Amino acid sequence: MFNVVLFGPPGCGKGTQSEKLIQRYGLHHISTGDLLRDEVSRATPLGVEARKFMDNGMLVPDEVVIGMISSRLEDTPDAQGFIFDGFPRTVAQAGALDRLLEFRQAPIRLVLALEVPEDELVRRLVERGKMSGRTDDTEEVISKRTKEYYAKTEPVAQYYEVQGKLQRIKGDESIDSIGTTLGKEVEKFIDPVAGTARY
Ligand code: B4P
Repeated sequence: MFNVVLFGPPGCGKGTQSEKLIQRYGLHHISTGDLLRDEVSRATPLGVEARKFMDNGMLVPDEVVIGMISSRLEDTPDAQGFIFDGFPRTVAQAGALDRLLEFRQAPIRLVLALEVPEDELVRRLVERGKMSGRTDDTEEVISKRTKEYYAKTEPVAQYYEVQGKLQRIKGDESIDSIGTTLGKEVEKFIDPVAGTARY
């Protein structure tokens, strides 16, 4: 089983690039942002609680997000591998993910960190907000999300760097060229033709 994390600040292209990697490598996609938005749109108790944080540009509490990931992993025992998009976002989440994957003897092999200048991130998110109507894509909330990212999420890069798993990728190229670069990193671990692991 091959497990990879797509990492980076809001708007860096995690969702966009995940779509490409899932299609190409048959990985199972887990996006905590999508899972939370689904709970919000169904107005479940979890969604009602999560919305208060999301609309304010804050991270949803660790225990809520870790619980969601845990049940998603249990629901998909036959997956060939997972792409974690937007998770982990705190060091506590990273530790919890390691423990959850220990049961499957399938650790995170690779963390792809997309690096994009801050003004480009804001431009993308404001643009997305106009199309999607996402309530967290306004300049005011984007600024809070960015602060939250540097305070709580950026240390996760260090967590994986010391494990030798982090690859920093320039994320302000075209969508296709970033996709090609990410693909080369993934193919150091899996052979897309034979569908076999190289590790
Ligand atoms: P997410 O849904 O993960 O929001 P995001 O970080 O904005 O998404 P992403 O980075 O994937 O956006 P993308 O680049 O695809 O999270 C939303 C909220 O949920 C969080 O703020 C938090 O409150 C909560 N949450 C989620 N996970 C959590 C966790 N683990 N713990 C606690 N809380 C959590 O898209 C950006 C735009 O850029 C798109 O319009 C795209 O078309 C464009 N774009 C992408 N690549 C481009 C490129 N190369 N060039 C030009 N444009 C590009």
